[in-house]
Amino acid sequence: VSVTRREDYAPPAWLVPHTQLDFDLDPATTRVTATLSVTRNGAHDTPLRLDGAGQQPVSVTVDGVAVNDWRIEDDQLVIPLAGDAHEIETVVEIAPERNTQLMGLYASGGNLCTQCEAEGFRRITWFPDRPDVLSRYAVRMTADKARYPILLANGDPVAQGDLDDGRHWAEWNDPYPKPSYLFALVAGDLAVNRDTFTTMSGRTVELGIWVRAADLAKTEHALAALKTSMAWDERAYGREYDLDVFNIVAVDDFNFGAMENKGLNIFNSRYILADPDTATDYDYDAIAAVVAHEYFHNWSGDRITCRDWFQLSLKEGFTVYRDQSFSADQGSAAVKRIEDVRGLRAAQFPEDAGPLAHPVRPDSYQEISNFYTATIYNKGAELIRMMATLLGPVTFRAATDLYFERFDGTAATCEDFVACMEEAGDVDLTQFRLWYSQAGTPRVSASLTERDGRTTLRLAQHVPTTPGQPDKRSMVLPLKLRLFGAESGRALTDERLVLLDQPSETLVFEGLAERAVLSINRGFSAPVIVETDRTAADLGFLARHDDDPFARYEAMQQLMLDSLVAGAMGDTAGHDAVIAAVSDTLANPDLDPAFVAEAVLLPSESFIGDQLATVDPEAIHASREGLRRALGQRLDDQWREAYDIAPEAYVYSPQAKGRRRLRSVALGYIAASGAGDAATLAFSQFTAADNMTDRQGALATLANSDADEREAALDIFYNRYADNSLVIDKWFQTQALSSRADTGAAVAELVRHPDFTLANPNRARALIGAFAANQRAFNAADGSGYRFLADQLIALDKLNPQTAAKLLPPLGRWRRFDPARAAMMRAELERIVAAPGLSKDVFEQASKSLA
Ligand code: HT7
Ligand code: ZN
Repeated sequence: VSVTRREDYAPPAWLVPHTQLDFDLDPATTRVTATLSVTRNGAHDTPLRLDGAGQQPVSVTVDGVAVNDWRIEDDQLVIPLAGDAHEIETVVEIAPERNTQLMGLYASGGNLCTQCEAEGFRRITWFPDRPDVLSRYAVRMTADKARYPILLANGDPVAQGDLDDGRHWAEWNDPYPKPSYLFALVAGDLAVNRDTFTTMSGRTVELGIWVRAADLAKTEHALAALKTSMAWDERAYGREYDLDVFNIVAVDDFNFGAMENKGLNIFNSRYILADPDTATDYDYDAIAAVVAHEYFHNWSGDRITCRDWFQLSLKEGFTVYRDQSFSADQGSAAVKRIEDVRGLRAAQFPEDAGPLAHPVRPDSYQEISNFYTATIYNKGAELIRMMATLLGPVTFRAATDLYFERFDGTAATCEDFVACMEEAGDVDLTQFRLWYSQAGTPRVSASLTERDGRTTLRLAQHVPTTPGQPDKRSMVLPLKLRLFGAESGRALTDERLVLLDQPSETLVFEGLAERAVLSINRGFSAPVIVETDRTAADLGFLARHDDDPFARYEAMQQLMLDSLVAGAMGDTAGHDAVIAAVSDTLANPDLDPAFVAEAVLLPSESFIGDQLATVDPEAIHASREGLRRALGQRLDDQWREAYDIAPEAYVYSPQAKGRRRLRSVALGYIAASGAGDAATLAFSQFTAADNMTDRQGALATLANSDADEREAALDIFYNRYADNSLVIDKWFQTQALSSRADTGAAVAELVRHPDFTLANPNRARALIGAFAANQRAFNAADGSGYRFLADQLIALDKLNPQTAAKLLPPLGRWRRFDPARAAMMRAELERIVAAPGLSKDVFEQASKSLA
């Protein structure tokens, strides 16, 4: 097994100031001629080493002379060079239509496109494929004009022309030095939605979103989001766009969400295409967030890139923080924060508690694509957020200005970023840096006691052990807190920012007029797990009175969680307190419906499982369904009142979104109550809906039920959208997420459906990924879910190792389950590790999961 270690970083031996690429494009055989000007970097006698991926060079030329003293060593082309500057030309042939890994140059929907991050460029041509080798690229493409009328690459278009044989050519030039992972080209039959943006210095930028002609009408939302993002980055960070054109292309086959190639972003079509009939409010929000994220990378990623892949969070954590702040500014910041924390807890916390836990700045990897994780992205964003909290908004902006100015045009490190925060903020972040090097979610215990008129808050922290990190040091935990009077409901203190940087600390409050209730980690100021001794009465109080919306939501979640965990052990005494708090939340006219919808939702079955020493999927399911039923039945009038708000014609606005969300949640509770009319209500919402949010919300409710309307709705939905692959993904996903007892069998049947294919990552994730996230179905006591996932994963690995590896983590949770399930999960992991021809992507995930 080859392991890359952070401590082994050495600067590149050779630099490549200029790169000329010539593509003779054809799906069966594309010929790539690369001309690299190379210069020796410092005094050494190391040969030039260019990364490849098994391809044989057709020819190698040094300074115009064909040479044959090169050799191939560990997938590198090694060329001895005598002087300090040379021009190297290599010619290779590659086969895009046979590229099922979707890395490098590949075919999707009849078009050709590239994906180079992290190490895809080496599948296109020989090159020092590492992020600290920045080069200026000039690209020429030649292709059949009828089949590929549009030829796009990074930077600005330079020239184009026709050839006699029905082929045509185009040249593009990118004036900004960039690493190879940001290279991109697209050749295809595409239509464009064009617009312009005038930058803060008055330059006009030509914007284009390129899709198949039939999808053109679905690009308006993405285009509007792009313009909003461009203006926002000028306002919030002083960052202006720097080329004359900015193009986005949507493709159906994509391993990830999107890619920030300089001037030519390539997107998974699910993050571009939207109209009210086919995309939900969730999709609309995700499109705006991903468009913004990729656009923001132009500065946090492209202008300043990463020195090596261990620094991935430098661009990803910061850019997620930037896109989260952008989205918060477009609607309810409180609801956005709740959604982001929900996401962090669903994906990152389990990762940090399991066998694949790694620091935000990892120390080693076998396969870098396995490190595009919730830890790098979402925990990384939380680190930036904590530094922004410590510095305050004005100083944080000064610190990011300093960072952008100082490191523009370079490949930087996480340390460079933190040093700018320190310098501009005049703070010492020595201990804070542990957030980059220590994995694991810190746990904080907080308890409030009163004696002789003094209120004492005892705080203690514990950072759990994680793989390879048995001993942990205390971290800096910025905890916003406030005390409220238990009787009056008044705030007894101002909000304070406490920096817990010791194993334990005590805070004393003198002269409080009444018994205090603790509101802690307000706004989720630190990404930690807080354990308190607050009673159900205290939590109910905060759920009604806390002035911080996140803390209010959090109190409600904790109240629910305590009741659900007790329920899993057969104790339902906690139901009443939850029902009363939910009732009061629904009745409060001052609350935003979007907030209410979040606040009254029960924690997921997986999150309940995360609280238990041993996950019992059936008991958790029964407990959650029991509380849902009780809430549904006891608050029937209130759910119906929330549901019966006058239907309105579809509009995409924060207010309308909130109302739709609350209606869907209410419908779910009405169905959970067992009400006789629930299926009729859901089915009529399904048929009458003028938008996908309402239609899919109703379909999800029916998909959980035994009602006759279930099959009818699934058939109608399928037939209506048979030619829309993004909506058919929803059809597969909705069934895989069903809470019915027969979901495992249904999913096993669905893999045989003619529309199911492992070759398309969106489809594979919609069915297999969703099923593995369905705690009850996946963890069927007979092990059938584990066997099914392993079978699919082994099959997918042969086509697309990256996507296969991303589906593996649920099997690595075996330590969290009873011995029988754990043994079956381990057996499947062992079967995977032993599979012939296994990729290193899946091997790394599976072997680490067994350890
Ligand atoms: N920076 C991009 C990462 C990415 C990627 C990584 C591995 C394999 C395929 C990929 N496609 C895109 C996406 C982003 O964070 O914006
Ligand atoms: Zn990113």
